[in-house]
Amino acid sequence: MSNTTTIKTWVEDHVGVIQLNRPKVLNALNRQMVSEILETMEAWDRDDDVAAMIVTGNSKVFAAGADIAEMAEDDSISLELLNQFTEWDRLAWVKKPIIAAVNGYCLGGAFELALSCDLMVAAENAQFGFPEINLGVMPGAGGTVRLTKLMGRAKALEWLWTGDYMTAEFAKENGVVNRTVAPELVFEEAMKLARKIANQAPLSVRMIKEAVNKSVDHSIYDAMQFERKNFYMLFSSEDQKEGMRAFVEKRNPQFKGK
Ligand code: CO8
Repeated sequence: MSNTTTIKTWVEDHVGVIQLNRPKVLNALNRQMVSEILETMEAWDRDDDVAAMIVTGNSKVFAAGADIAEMAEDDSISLELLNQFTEWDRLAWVKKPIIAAVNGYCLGGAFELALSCDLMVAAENAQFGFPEINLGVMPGAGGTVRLTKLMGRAKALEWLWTGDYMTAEFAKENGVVNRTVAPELVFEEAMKLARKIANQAPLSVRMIKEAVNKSVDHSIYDAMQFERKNFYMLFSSEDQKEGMRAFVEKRNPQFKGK
């Protein structure tokens, strides 16, 4: 277990867990927290002992958005010079799977963080939303883009314009959330999913993430060319030989990530 001022981190069963830890301000994401999340994810991305990651909050709140107090006095030029969103861009380069485990409020920048993860497990009573409009601003870390891609223009506009909170059930029906469970089971369910993925052939997990992400932003034709190259690439791995031999020999494969 490692503690910084903003997050707690630990590794169990080859799953790296990041717990957002500013409970007094409902885990509001300040810039230090975003930096520490990124530094941890990038370190784990290079660590053979970690095969998947979870980002979670506490039993009451995932996080209530970016730290409003920190940015209240910002202006356009200070934000431009700060260039904080390069860190969010780096998140897209993390190659291992990341699961958001969400209890309670998941708002604003925190919803953007969860949407930047690969999978989401949420409590049945979790609440998602973009209340930025109530502050006279708007999402800045991908919220308008990711929500629109997931649920379409009209629905996304409604949530972004009203600032209302959507239920976990609605989020699941609209492809935002993978699974909803009772609040006390969220972390356990996320761990179950993470452990399952962590036990799969690591290079396949990695190449599948790349190919699926490619399909979001490219034409079917371009994404399929990319998929094909990754498919071919896996045939250079020891795990492909092991996986197929194990099938023929009717035994469980022993994958090494090579
Ligand atoms: N930032 C800073 N402090 C916060 C935040 C926040 N986002 N949310 C809550 N807090 C603080 C409160 O000020 C309060 O502090 P104190 O005890 O010192 O008064 C404490 O946390 C507890 O909060 P409440 O008393 O308000 O708790 P309630 O249970 O009554 O209400 C709510 C919970 C409804 C979640 C309420 O706290 C709320 O509306 N929070 C703000 C939600 C919001 O507007 N989020 C969007 C922020 S803007 C944003 O995310 C822009 C993203 C841009 C890109 C991302 C960059 C990182």
